[in-house]
Parts: sequence; C-alpha cells; structure tokens
Amino acid sequence: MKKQITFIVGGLAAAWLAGTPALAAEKLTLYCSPQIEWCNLMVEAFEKETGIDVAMTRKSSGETFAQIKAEARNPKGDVWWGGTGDPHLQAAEEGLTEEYTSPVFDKLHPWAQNQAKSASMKTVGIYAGALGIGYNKELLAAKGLPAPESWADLAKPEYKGEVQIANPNSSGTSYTTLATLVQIMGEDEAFDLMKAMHKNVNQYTKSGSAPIKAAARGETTIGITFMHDMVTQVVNGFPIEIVAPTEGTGYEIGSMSIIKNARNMESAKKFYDFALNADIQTRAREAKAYQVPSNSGATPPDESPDLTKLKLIDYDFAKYGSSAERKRLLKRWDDEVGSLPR
Ligand code: S7P
Repeated sequence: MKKQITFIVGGLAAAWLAGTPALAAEKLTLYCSPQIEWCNLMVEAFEKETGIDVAMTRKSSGETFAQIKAEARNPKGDVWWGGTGDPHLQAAEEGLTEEYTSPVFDKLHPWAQNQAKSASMKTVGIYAGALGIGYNKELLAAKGLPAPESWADLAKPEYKGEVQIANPNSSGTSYTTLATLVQIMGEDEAFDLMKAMHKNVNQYTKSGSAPIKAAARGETTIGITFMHDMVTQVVNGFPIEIVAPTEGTGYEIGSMSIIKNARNMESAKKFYDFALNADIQTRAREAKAYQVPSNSGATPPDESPDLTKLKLIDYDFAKYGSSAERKRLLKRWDDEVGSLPR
C-alpha cells in the first residue's frame, strides 16, 4: 500500500517538476468512408497540423452507418468523414449525429451548405461526384462485345456475367445507383431492370469502388461506380473507358458528420473545421481522389469529371436519404433482387 501511494505522488511530482501538466494527450477516433489513400492523407495532415493522435478505420458508407447506429448508446467514434450523403442524412434524422456549424461554412458551395441545412446542421457536404458505367476496353474488344451506353443496356443478355456492382446494403455507391434508377424510370421499372441485370452481375461487392478496380485488373468487363473512382484507374494506367449513361445519371454529396455524444468533442470539431478548408481539399489529388471539393476556394483536380457537362438528375436527397425510404428500398432490393438465383 505504502509503495503504491509513493509511486502516484512521485508521478505527479515528476510532471510538475518537468513543468508539464499531467493531462491526457488529445485524440480522435475517425470513421472514414472514401478511398483508403485519401483517409490516410487526411490523418497524416491533421496529426501534423494539430498534434492530435488519430485512430482511423475505413469502412463503406452503409457499414459505417450501421456501426454508428449499433454504438449509439456508447459511441466509440468521434467523426464520420466521407461516404455518400444519403446515410449521413439518415443518421441525422435518427439523432445519431451532432449539430455543428463550422466557421468555414460560408466558404462552401451552395450544394454543400444545402446538405447541412436540410439536416439541421447535423451533417455537411465535403465533395460531389456522379455515377457512371466503366468498362475495360481491351476485355470488351477481346470478347467482341458492344460498348454499353445506357443503364438499360446493362440488362442485355450479351453481358451475362460481365457486370459488377456493390451491394446497396453495405455500399453508398450502390444505394445511390438504386435510388438513381428509381428516380429516372420509376420504382417498378427500376426494379425490373435490376432483376434483369442480376443475371449479368458476376458479384455484388461490399465496397462501392471495388467493381472498377476489378475491371482495371481484368476480373470483370463492366463496373458500376462513381466516375471519379474510374478516373483513378485511368490515371493508374488501366484501359478503362468511362460512360455517362444516356438516360442521365445520379450523384452524391459526400458528407461529414460529428457523432452524437462523441468522447473527443473538441478534437472532433477541430477535424471538422480542418476538413472543410480549401487547402486540404485541394490536396485530395495527392491521393488520386478526384471528387469535386465543397470549399469554393479549393481547386478541383484537372482530371475530375466536369459535373456541369453531365445530364445530372435532380436527385431528391431529402427523400432518398430519409430513414423510412432507405430502409424500404433496401428491403425491396433484398427481397426481389439480392435473393434471386443466378
Ligand atoms: O472511393 C470514393 C468513394 O466513391 O467512396 C465513397 C463511398 O461511399 C464509399 O464506398 P461505398 O460505396 O463502399 O460506401 C464515396 O463517397 C466516395 O466518393
């Protein structure tokens, strides 16, 4: 007993003598949903600027949403950075995220501000990107297949086993695709298309960007992902062709949220402000991340798809990011598409 007391007093005395307060180091637990290279860059840059220790895990958008929901009574994460906006909106609606207005807010593009306003400031837009169809042109030529031009083409029998897309339960990219098809063609027609396309799908991956990485490696001919993820593969030297579907396409407002009752709230706010700054958003290109940044002072990479030149649908974020609609559509997908034999 005596020994133990002596040790504790000694520890405090040592800190006092060294002139340093005996305080715990600041830390942050970050849930990250974009590509791992960009997550790593953000962690490194934030640690360097603030000295705050970051523990980061990378998971897809749907998976991260499920984790935050499961941990709601005892939150382990502080900030959820990136991933498609719909599950961030659902998290806001379900009271899983914290209201916060950053001093940088006024510098953001209107689409990023609107994302925040529609969720009572419980999330915010950090980047934007549009969906597309990507294919490996060498593989397509070798197989003598025509190039797909539209969403409807993906159900054609000649593409049997040639298409890859993620599972919309785990992947925000794939849920955005599902919601896009529903908005373009109406719900029943969209489900008919997805059922017909099911015969052509060789794999429903967990991660949204996996299908275009597989196309780059020659493991699938066609991959459905965000166009910026296709650009990364082109920049990496792979023979990927990017198609803007003729019917038009949907897009994401990649978002960021502070987790409700975060243990490290001060660090969470520091990261939030940091991530909205123009300088760090401009650095995304170093990680070959080609989304369009939300800070109006950030410079988008030259390689980023020009969203103003695409036939973008008027994506209804309020509806498709609502808890009831997302749950209902995912259940319908499980019942009518995911469970079908191939
Ligand atoms: O790779 C970048 C990116 O496309 O990934 C995010 C995505 O939500 C994470 O992947 P999942 O589809 O697996 O959820 C996008 O927000 C981001 O642009």
